[in-house]
Amino acid sequence: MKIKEINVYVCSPGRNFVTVKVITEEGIYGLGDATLNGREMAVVSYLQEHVAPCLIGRNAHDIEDIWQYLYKGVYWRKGPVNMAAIAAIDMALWDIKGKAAGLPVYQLLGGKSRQAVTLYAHASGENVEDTLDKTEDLIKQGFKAIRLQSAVPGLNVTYGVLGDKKDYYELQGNRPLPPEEPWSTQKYFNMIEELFSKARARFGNDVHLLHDVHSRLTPIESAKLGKLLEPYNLMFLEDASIAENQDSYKIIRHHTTTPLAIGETYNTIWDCKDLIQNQLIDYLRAAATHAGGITALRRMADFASIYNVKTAPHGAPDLSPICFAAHMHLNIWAPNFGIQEFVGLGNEQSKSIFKQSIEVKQGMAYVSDAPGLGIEFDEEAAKEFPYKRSYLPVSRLEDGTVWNW
Ligand code: EZ4
Ligand code: CO
Repeated sequence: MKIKEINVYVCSPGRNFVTVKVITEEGIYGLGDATLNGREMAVVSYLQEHVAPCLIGRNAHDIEDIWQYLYKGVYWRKGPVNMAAIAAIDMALWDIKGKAAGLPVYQLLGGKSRQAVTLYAHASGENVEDTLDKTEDLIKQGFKAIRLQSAVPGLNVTYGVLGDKKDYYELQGNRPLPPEEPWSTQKYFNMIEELFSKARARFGNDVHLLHDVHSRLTPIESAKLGKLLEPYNLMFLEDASIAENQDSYKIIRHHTTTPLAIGETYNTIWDCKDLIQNQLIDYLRAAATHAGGITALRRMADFASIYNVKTAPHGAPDLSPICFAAHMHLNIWAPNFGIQEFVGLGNEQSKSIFKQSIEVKQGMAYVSDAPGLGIEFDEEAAKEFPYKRSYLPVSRLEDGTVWNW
């Protein structure tokens, strides 16, 4: 089944999405997500100029060989641009293989390990009470796990909380440049315990609570936070600190039993091999789009499983519905699946482009038996929402020092 054509599309139904379509001579095609938030066009160019020409005429069934060819064969291993491009091609090839076999991708991975996928939703509020009210709404909708974030009093904006702006585009205005946001660890610590103590008092102990620190703390500060939050029994604390130096997580781990999650920016197993092998984390948040696709995530899940590390794929709005579909097939299969981050199935614009076959009921997601990834992409609808430059905010300490996002 020879690859005849590879097309790359960029659309912006609220967020920029880079979509890859691999078409075979038989007419079977596959879809993949190559969205690298804030650096989208680098991947588009890499795919069009450097990847697509090498794949025309190759057998679309050779998923593993093509993965290795694009990873080992380029000399420049790893890296977000390279791995997002590999990921999109890889997803598209799994989609093709599934369609050719008449089977959903999860069947090719080994079948279902569970009937449905547990989701965690976001409650992000302007203050503690607002976050708690949003949490209550989500509990009423049936969500069993909720990530709590609140704006920090004394800081005019806080990550994850957009205020009266409906999205990052509105936040950036008509000439998008990176917005800048202040950070104060001291002010954050004044708020955080109140948030979780009030949440447990109001919602009891059955609902799973989570929190994302967005790497704003040093390891010893993260250790302190983990200890502080132990009474509130978090499912996990995400991105407590940057782990470019993977050993630094020993400091956090040695001080707290709050479970730790990391990995949404990771590109390969090498970014987290030591974290996993030394049992310094509990959940791996790597995303199919940023860590080399289904082939790579399957391997990472298997490696993680022997160290009791569960998977919890990134599910932010800047990953396209194609990535979400890929995650769902991995999640329903992976014996060591933990939980899936969930921010909805997309706005109306996005739904007009991406036809998803996943169903969400009572905080659980169900995969359909459609062959392949079970998602369609409407090229004509995509043209109505062209690419628009966009950046994530940059974080600075109150004295102006650039800080971690
Ligand atoms: O900041 O996706 O867990 N989710 C997150 C996201 C990320 C954005 C950055 O691309 O941390 O909100
Ligand atoms: Co995160």
